[in-house]
Amino acid sequence: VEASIPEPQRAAWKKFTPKGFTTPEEFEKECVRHIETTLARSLYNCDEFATYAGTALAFRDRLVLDWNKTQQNQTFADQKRVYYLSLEFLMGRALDNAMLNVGMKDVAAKGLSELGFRMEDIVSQEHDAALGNGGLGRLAACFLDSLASLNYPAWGYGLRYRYGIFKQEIVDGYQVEVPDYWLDFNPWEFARHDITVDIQFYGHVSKYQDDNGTSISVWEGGEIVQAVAYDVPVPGYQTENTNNLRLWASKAASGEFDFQKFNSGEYESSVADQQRAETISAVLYPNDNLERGKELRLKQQYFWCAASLYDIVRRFKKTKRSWKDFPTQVAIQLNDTHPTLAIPELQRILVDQEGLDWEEAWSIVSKTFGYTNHTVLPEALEKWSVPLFQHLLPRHLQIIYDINLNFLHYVERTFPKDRDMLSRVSIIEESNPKMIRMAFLALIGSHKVNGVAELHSDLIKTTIFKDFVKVFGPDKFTNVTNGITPRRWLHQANPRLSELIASKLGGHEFLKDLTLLHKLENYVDDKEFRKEFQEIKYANKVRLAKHIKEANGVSVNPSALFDVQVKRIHEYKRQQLNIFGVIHRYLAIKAMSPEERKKLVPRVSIFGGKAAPGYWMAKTVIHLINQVGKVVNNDKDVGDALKVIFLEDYNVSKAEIITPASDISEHISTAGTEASGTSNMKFCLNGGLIIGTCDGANIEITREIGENNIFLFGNLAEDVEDLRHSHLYGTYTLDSSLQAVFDAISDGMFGDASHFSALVNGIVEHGDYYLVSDDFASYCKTQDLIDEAYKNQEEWWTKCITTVARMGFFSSDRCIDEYAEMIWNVEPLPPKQEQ
Ligand code: GPW
Repeated sequence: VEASIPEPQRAAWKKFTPKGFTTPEEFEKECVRHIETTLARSLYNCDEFATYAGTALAFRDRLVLDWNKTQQNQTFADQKRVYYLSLEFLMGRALDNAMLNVGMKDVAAKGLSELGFRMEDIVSQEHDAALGNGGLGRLAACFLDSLASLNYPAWGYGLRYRYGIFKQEIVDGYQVEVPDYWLDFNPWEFARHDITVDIQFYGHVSKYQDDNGTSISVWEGGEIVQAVAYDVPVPGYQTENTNNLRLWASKAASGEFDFQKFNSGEYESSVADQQRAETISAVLYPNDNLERGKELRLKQQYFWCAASLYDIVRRFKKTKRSWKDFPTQVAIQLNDTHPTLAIPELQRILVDQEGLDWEEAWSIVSKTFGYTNHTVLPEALEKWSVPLFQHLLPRHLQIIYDINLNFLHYVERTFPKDRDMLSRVSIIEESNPKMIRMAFLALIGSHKVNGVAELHSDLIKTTIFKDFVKVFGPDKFTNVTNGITPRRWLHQANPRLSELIASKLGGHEFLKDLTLLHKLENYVDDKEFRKEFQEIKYANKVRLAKHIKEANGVSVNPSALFDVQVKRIHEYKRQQLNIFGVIHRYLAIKAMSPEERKKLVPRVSIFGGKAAPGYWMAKTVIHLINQVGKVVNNDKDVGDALKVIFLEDYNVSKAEIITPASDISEHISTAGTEASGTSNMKFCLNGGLIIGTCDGANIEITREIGENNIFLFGNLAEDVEDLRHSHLYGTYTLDSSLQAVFDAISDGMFGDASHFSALVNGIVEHGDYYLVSDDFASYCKTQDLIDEAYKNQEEWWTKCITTVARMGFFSSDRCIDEYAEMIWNVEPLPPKQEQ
């Protein structure tokens, strides 16, 4: 590789290469310089936001140096790289993470205080990067942190949405969506105006003969939109290794305007063309676990896949290797089916543009991709209508038909007796209109398919992919149980707990090898340790109580049991079960004497989460929670015994405050519906216990921490089908205490009952698909057990500490090492030592 600065001049260059700061004074110098010059502000108008900006820019300078070196090192090393394709990266804030990973937070804190600012105030100025909906997007962000921290040569590829997930406001108890424009000031991205890719849409396919008489397909006509790269540095923890997240923005291909149109007076239509191009990356679709088949969404997917693959192929071609080496140099992981178009796109590049024959190309393609499935919910499985697809991507449709044809021929030869098999496994569903089943395409085009927790990985093999296990054999399918990054979710969110652990374990090694936490079991009976552990939990609850007071105007008692359910609002996640349980508790309190009430364990029920804007049932649940809160929180009979809080606009930075402050968190999905869940891991790692169903990763958490340390309830996944059947066709009587809850609602105790009739009727009249009534009694009984357990404080804290000690398995570092070994076959690349 040629360097642009010739050898004789390199000494001069190196002399002036910035070195970054190491002392508080040096930090202050950089910070003030940025505020005065980069931002053109001064001593007289430097507020907390400007100070945040100066701090961020000072750290950014530092990250960029590591980042450049890392990218150079990766290019020279010429070894296999991982590309993680995800339509969502729920990154949250970057500054705190950057300071901690670089190991300079204390230095900066000292510098800031000398300038008259408090670190907490500065850090909280940053706008969350909220380019995701929920668990799937946050998982991608945790993976980036682990990939960087473990020195894997890896890139993330995503879309640079101008608007991330909407901001949620609660007005009169209803959710209102407000656009999230987050790019006013974003020091963490670098526009690469020189790195662009032209992306084609629409048009038609023509066939020609080449010189040898073979027919070649050419995709012609249509329109071109330009993809522009924006790069975000991803720092690893205690390593110089800094990976790249590349996000694509869409732009009109012919510069800013179509000048011909502009000059001929068609001003408006030339502006419209430009806006249409920019619309592609304008906004994140706000659905979680739901696909709606909109054309713009398909455009987003192709735009991002095509730009990313062009980039990956361009990088590979620089190595001058032969195409058969492609899968030894490149591993591409598909985060759910959203990036499945990358499969026919790579086949198209190899066959139509590089002239490989079909079989050779397909062998390369199917060795390159791995596919992670995150759901078995039918409404979340992506399908695209053939007419829509034909219109937008005519050549890709042909390629998918050919992939399908070859595959079905193979199935036919292998299972000549099973005629139905062909229609069951076909990528094309013979409906009207015909639909393309993206999960099948992803599976057929990948060498490995994984689920995200053991139960889920078993379920995909017996339900949605059952026939494919027969076709490909069981070894194509594997499990990689999800994990979370302990840097953000312990060290950053709960610094005091991280310090306490470090003081016992002799340093912060556990943040790189979370299994070391097991040594904490030696301190379970240590009086001093227990006291500090409790004090930390209490302080975290005081902090959350303060936030609740500011945000909701409600005073809550930090000594009460904090019961938390924060996640996207979804019927399968069953926030309705929780709020019905709260109503049940309220009715019980109302029926008590004042003396009895005094003996209760006071409880604060805390909810948070967004509903997809078009999801009426989920919005109804939010409304009910707020109505219940209004009644309960103002009822003098109840006092501290029960408070009900809905926290507005749950996001990553709020999660960092909420997670360390919970005593009990709820993971209560209908068994078999939550693929994994990851907040369950975050709560346990922070010394909170959980109430949960036998679903997703709850099962493995139970295995790790022990049955005595978790509150499990409810029916099992294997019984769900029969129970649903009995609702529809059997004789079924509603649990009497749930009936009492419904009666209270219909009596208007929480306002106009008609607002909530759909919610209640879904259960009493329409088959109770999520089995709320089947699990209600068991849920309430388990909540009573929790009250009893909390009264025995000694035992309670033993459970909490033991839980933390046994959470080592759930680090995303373990998870990434498993992907690297079982799926990607890549090795870490340690940073080069400075000579
Ligand atoms: F439907 N998940 C999510 F599978 O947050 F695509 N959004 C989604 O759209 C989907 C899945 C999808 C979640 C799962 O619900 C959760 O159980 C899992 O822990 C998480 O993905 C990460 O694997």
